[in-house]
Amino acid sequence: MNQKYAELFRRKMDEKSFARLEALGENEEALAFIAHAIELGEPETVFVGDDSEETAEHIRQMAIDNREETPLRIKGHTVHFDGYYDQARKKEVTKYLVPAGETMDSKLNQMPRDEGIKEMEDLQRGAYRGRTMLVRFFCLGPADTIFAIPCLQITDSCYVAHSEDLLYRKGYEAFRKLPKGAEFFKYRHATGEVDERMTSKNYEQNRVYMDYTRNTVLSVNTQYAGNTVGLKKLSLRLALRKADREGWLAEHMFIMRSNGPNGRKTYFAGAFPSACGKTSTAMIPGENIVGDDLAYFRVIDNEFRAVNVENGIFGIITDVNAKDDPVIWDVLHEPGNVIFSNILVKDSNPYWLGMGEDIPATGVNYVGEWKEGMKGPDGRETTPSHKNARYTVRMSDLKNADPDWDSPDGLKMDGIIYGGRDSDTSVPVREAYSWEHGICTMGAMLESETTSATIGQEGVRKWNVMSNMDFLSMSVGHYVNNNLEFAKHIQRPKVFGTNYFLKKDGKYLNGKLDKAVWVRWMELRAHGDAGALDGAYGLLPKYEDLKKLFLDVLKKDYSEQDYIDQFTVRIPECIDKLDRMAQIYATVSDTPKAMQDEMQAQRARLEKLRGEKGDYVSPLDLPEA
Ligand code: SPV
Ligand code: MN
Repeated sequence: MNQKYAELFRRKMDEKSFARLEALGENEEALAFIAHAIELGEPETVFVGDDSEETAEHIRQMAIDNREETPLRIKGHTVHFDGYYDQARKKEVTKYLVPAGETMDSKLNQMPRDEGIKEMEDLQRGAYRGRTMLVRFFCLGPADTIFAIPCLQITDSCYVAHSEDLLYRKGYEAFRKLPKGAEFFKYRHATGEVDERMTSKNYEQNRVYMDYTRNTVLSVNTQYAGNTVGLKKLSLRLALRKADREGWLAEHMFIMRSNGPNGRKTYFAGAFPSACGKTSTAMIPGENIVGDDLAYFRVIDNEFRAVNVENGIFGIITDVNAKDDPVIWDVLHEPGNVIFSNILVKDSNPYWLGMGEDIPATGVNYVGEWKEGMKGPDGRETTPSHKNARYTVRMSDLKNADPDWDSPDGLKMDGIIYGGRDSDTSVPVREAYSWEHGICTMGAMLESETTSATIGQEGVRKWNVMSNMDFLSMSVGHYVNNNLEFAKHIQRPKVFGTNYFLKKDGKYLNGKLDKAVWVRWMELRAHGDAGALDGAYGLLPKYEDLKKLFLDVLKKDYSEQDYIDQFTVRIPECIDKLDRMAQIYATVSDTPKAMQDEMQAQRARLEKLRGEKGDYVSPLDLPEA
């Protein structure tokens, strides 16, 4: 290590931490990044972690000692609060830093790199004073595999580092072995000034800047994990670009295993915008979870393979209850390493919306000392727990984790699911005619209808390409094209579209657990074990197959009337959707030709069916595929 770094590091850290940096060898990029963070942030001390349980436990204890987390009644459980205004990712302040001479798609939030770096350095200067700066090494995907991306996280938040210990694979040993010049991602986060509750105070000065030409993300004045945990959404934006350079895909998807007939294991990856049933699909009772949020796809030995990028779950806790989510419920009620965030605490017990139990009328929550009926600092109604309150747990604590979830070669994917949300357009499940049809009309046309729970107007459809819209670091057209081109020369998984939220007379047409049947139908279709009908915008299930599945999977009778209500092809609404998409894609400068072709062909098929059978076509009147 060069003398300059050695002197600086020795002044700030103990022997153990110093030895860990020394053992990295001549990784100039890493050492320079760490040295700069020290010079800029001026921490009191620096702690460098390794992959040991001792490091993880030390960090967890520090989070408690500095009051970023508070222990709860059950052993190993803690609660963390984010500030009142810091409860979700903030898109307006999340920007790409574009160097002079480079251009980025005009739809992406961006600013000149020089300006962004200067602003960030001004905000982070001295931000670590009186605090410990943490240096941690993790890995995206399984370490020592083709999927792996080593990561270096610098933060002054023990909550952030503790979360990463649960959510990501260890990466220190892998980092030590990195060949000279090997690529890695790096993050520098500063909590900024805190209030008496230890939450970031200067929320108007929250910034998340992606210095994407240096594989670096910088963030300040925030604690919410989506803005601070470098390996989650910050890394996804960098990974999309790396994948683009290298010819693979980084997706905002869960991975699950469906258990078919005779012990057959069938793997699906699924992209669902929030409130479209993502986690509940990944956690269907009787199936197995591989991951709930991020997936990398690669072709290996001519197979379409995927890994869970993460090692744990940062899941929405709202509506998690004993009946619908028995596995998560158990993890949240047994001793173990669990972080709750932004729930209600009363007598050291956690409570949240939709838990299916009485919730106390007073306690401590995201507002502070809370009581029912209280208004927030902005005058808005408050709730006992925040709607986006979460739990953070390890994959290995889930009883339904697929034993192969961590496989170094990834898992071969049999199907890709795009899950939207609308009350009046798409059938609960349908299969694409081809990869291209699926990518263009299901993935690239994915929409989610706002609910009364989300801010703003109810029933507004929000377009969200592959559920990856918030994380695109290239133009929409380029990203869609990468999906179209990926794995072109091998057998690609079947593509499916789901919609769990169809309504009739204001009431949902499906029960919460019906998705278990849709998944088993996709499982059969993935292997050619069920027939289908041609619904003009995809292949639809046949009544007799669903009737049998409802009985097998849910022990429920499935009536023909339910089938007709759910699987009627609603042509005017399907055409409206094509119209909305035509308008949207007219503003995308590099829409792939396949997209136009697929939309046109879909319109022609729907118009033809309408000419033959009218606006609303019962599935019983559809031809066999
Ligand atoms: C999401 O919003 O998609 C999440 C949580 O998974 S966050 O960490 O905020 O991205
Ligand atoms: Mn997500």
